[in-house]
Amino acid sequence: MSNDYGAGQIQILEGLEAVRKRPGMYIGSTSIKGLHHLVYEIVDNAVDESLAGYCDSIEVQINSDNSITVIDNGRGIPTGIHPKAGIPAVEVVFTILHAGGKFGGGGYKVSGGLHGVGASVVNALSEWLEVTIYQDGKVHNQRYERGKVCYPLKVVGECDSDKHGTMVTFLPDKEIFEETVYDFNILKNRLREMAFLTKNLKITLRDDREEKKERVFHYEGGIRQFVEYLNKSKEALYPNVIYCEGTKDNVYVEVALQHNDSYNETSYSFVNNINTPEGGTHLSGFKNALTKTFNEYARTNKLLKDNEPNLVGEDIREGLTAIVSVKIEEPQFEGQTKQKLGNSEARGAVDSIVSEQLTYFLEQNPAIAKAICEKSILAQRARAAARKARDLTRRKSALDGMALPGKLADCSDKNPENCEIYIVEGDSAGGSAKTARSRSTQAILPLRGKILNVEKARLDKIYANAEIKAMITAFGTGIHDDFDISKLRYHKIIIMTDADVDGAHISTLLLTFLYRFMPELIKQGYVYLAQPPLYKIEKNKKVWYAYSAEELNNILTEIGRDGNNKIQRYKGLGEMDAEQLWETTMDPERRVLLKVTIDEDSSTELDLAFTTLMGDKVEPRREFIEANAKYVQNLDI
Ligand code: TTJ
Repeated sequence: MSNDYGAGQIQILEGLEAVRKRPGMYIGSTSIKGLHHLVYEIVDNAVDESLAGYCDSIEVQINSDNSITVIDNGRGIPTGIHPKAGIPAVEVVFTILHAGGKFGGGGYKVSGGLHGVGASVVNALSEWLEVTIYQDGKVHNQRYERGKVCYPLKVVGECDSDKHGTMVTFLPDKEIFEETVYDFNILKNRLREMAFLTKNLKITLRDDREEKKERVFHYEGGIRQFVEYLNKSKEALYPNVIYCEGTKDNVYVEVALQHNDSYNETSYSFVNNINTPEGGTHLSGFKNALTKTFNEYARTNKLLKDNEPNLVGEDIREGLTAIVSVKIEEPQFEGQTKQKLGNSEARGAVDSIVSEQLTYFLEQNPAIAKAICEKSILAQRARAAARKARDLTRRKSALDGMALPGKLADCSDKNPENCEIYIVEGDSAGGSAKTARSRSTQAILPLRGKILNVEKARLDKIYANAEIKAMITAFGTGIHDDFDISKLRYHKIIIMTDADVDGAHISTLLLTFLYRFMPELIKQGYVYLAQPPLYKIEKNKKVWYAYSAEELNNILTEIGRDGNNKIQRYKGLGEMDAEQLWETTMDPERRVLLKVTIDEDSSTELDLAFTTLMGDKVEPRREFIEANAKYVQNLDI
């Protein structure tokens, strides 16, 4: 502890104590998410140095004790005395709340996002943190414990005079975090995204725990390569990624786009490298430019006839993969979750840069322009057909009264909050479920055969599919543009499939449909997966159920492994009678349900997971399944 323990320092300690008292206020949560957030807070500082043009390499290391080391080759945090605080600037960075971007001024700061709270918060929430700075031939170092300074900044050695940079190591505090083990994949995905968004920055991630691993992310093409990456499991419509770049009104704009032969749009927007899942002015500027430019091109080149209506944005964005990335000095975030960009100058900047450069690109590349226009015109026709199909369904249901699907065994309670619907694979399991259910609150919808893969179908085909139509009418919400969550008839939508590979496949198809066409249902927590047991164990007329191999082991250990156990392995729901199905999977008092959630932090990866699993290309799918084997293993014991 330093000697001059003045009023200033007491203030500092009070500030960091507040962070320790209410960590959620500063990093969102103390779950695994908050734990990883600490790394991003530190890395963001190094990325800022890279955006300022002084750093081209960042190394992130998970050490064997689950501490994290971040090293950059920037200028090094200033070590001189901070004029106002009277202590070294680096100490200010780590001990004063919100001292983040106060140095140097100007420049784009990554740390402007939702929880861009800075290094002092990480320090406050770490058992210990050490910073080492290489600057002007000297090595400076300081250590903190739970935010408190252990000793004044000191010179601990010498280094080459041209070596420079910052190294920070911290151990998240076990008193604060529910979970303190880092997940390589979570860090990998975010760091990969960071590298895509900061072209020429090399980011290395190393894992020094049991299974040593290293990944290097370095993209000279930046977001162009991001688009290639997102399109890797799809067939691109044309080989080039279209790229626009420029600065206007102090907004630096980068847009990369490429169409593929699918029917879904995959657009992501970023502000200062922070994902904006709700979009905002930059995204609307992009959409406006795209719609305007393509309509102009299609009219001028007679691809759209005079009597044909304009393409709408959605037509042009069918099968589009795009990244819109802007850098702004003072981003304003709006909306309930503060994830939507509000700066109006961003709209104009993106609109004019994209309009101008895209128009030029289309003139230079008429074959590509034609391919996109033709696809858009097909999308336009499909949209008209889909509308007809939908209106027809609507008119029919108006004639037939409520016209719920014939296969649906509805529940009698009409209050959606009390009601649940089981989507059940196969008629026989559907039959058992109908017998087993609690009629007042549980509805059963059996689905037959394969579910349509919505990754490979246009809207009109989706509307025409019987199983999908049954789900839409049963839920009551409509889909896509018509979607209205207030009409939802059940507050639990429970997918119940066999606990084998086929069952997992059907679950994935159903989740893909919900994710693409009714994402709000998932976001608001209405979607669940039922967990039928894998084993039934009988001994001396007593019965146990095990939901995993591990649980089976535990039960066997408890009741003794002798010849008197009869173990039954359930292959499908159909092997259970109604009573067993009720006891194990449907009784609200005893069942296990998994709630399906979307992690906004890694939404780019989630989209990729769906397109890779459901897409046409075999090789990316095989790689994905191998890479994620440990997560899907238990679906297929
Ligand atoms: C600020 O302006 C003057 C020169 O140094 C600039 C600066 O602070 N650079 C900087 C900070 N580079 N790297 C960091 C940094 C790196 C890590 C890993 C962690 C933190 C908190 C800061």
